[in-house]
Amino acid sequence: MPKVVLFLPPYSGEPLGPPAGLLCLASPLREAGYEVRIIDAAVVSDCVAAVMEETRDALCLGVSLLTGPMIRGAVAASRAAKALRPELPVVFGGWHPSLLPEQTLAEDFVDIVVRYQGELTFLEVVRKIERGESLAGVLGCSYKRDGIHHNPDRPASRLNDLPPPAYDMADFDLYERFGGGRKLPYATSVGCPYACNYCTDTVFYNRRFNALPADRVVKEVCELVARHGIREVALLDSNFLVDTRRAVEIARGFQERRMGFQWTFQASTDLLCRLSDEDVKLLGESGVRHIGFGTESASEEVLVKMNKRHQRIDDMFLTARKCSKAGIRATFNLILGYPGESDADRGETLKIMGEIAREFENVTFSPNIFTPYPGIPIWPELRALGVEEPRSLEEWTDVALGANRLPWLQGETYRQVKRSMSFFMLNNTITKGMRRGSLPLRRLIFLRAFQKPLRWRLKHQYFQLPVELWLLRAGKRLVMRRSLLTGQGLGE
Ligand code: B12
Ligand code: SF4
Repeated sequence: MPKVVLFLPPYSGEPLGPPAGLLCLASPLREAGYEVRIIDAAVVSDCVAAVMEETRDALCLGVSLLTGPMIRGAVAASRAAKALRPELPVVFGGWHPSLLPEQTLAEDFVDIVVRYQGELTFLEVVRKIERGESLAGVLGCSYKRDGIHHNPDRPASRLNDLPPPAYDMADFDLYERFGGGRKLPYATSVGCPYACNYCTDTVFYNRRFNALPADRVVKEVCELVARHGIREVALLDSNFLVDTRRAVEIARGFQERRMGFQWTFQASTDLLCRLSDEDVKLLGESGVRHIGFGTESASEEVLVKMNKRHQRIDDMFLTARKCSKAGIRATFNLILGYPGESDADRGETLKIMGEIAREFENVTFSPNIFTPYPGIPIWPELRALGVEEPRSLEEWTDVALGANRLPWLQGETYRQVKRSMSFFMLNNTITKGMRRGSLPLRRLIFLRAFQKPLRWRLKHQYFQLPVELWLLRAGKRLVMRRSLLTGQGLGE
């Protein structure tokens, strides 16, 4: 059987579980008679050596990558495989190559880019490679042959027409050993109908919500939970609540099966607010432990600039309240430094989020400096404002969450934003620690000493001479960023 090797490069933080995207690609390939090997750097100690070993006799190498640090590993493994076998076709797919196929193909170690949804395109590409045929006419792929060619897009397949991901290939024991817990990442839908102009989803899925029916989700998830002893299901959907009726049906299905697993997802607050308190209670009772919300800003002006009118300030409070009543934890993501955001806008965001932090113990925050990912609709404005767009695949490695590439956020302004974020997180830590009694007494006493000056700072937006932060830096770090999928802290 001809062998196809799929590679997921290293990423920071704990493993999320087996890579759903690669398991989706593996299914149709195996149905068509190919042998598939998946190398997930999250659970392989020397992933470059593993790629070199597995590609010795492979038909091709497929590499999946997101923008940012994952590019480093993708480049290292592809170069090593090509050094060993220069004729080996290397196919890049996933978010980054889909958004920038031309630039990705400019690298000599990339031969083909599969754009957007990969199941059918990759199978067709692999078949052509096996037969030594040209890729001309294969919808959804870009390739090199006397120059770079981009075939037309492939119309998206309905998720329900695709085979289930090959979860039987996943070694859940191994992920548990590597610290990822017994987690099942599972996509019940892709796409989101909104068009926030900093979000890649609108470009990748063209604002089309494409979902599995509730009964298929309930059946597949519950079977996987039973077979693999799963304790937590992390839904990968961009906005799980787009079809609220479907979401409630899924929750009811999980609850009726009483399998005892917890689940998490991300959604927008307007949709959560459309659910009745009873429905949110049902979510909690069915095992929902955490929901991530892209709240982003509490300044009306900035939300308009983000084309995020569906995000209302009232809904942030209502969401926190509804989740709290249902025993669900929530993470609110914040984007600071958005183009056009004034000091007053930022102050408004921190003030309102501070109020939410004080009122709702179940809410944590993940504040981030705005990161300009490739292909997002706001690029023309960013260019005009002097943001430099990386000119090669490798230059995008530095476009990591938390890295600041914004010309309007430099020097003292930047330091002030970073400090305000830290003070804001410190405020959360103290408030929550006091309510829950979750912190060791000595640490709590230490932190409480900062409480009064901190409240004063937040009220007056004064972040100079951050003595408290200097002292804290000598001790335990504050958790700044959290995964919107699971709520767990992300590495710096
Ligand atoms: C899960 C996830 C992760 C996981 C992935 C782990 C894993 N085991 O897979 C982890 C935790 C690593 C992660 C990290 C990050 N993520 Co993330 N993540 C997601 C999320 C929520 C789901 C992805 C997913 O699994 N979807 C389901 C599967 C079925 O789809 P898929 O992976 O896209 O795969 C399909 C196609 O892309 C394609 N395909 C994928 N790979 C390949 C490879 C080949 C060879 C081929 C042919 C095709 C192909 O075929 C697949 C089937 O159709 C998406 C948002 C979303 N809703 O998709 C964001 C998303 C992908 N992440 C994003 C970002 C920004 C990040 C971070 C940079 C930010 C952060 N939070 O720190 C980091 C970067 C990594 C790092 N820190 O080093 C952005 C991507 C932007 C970009 N330009 O790359 C997204 C789109 C969120 C968003 N809307 O902004 N993420
Ligand atoms: S609501 Fe979320 S997923 Fe949808 S377009 Fe906006 S940021 Fe992207």
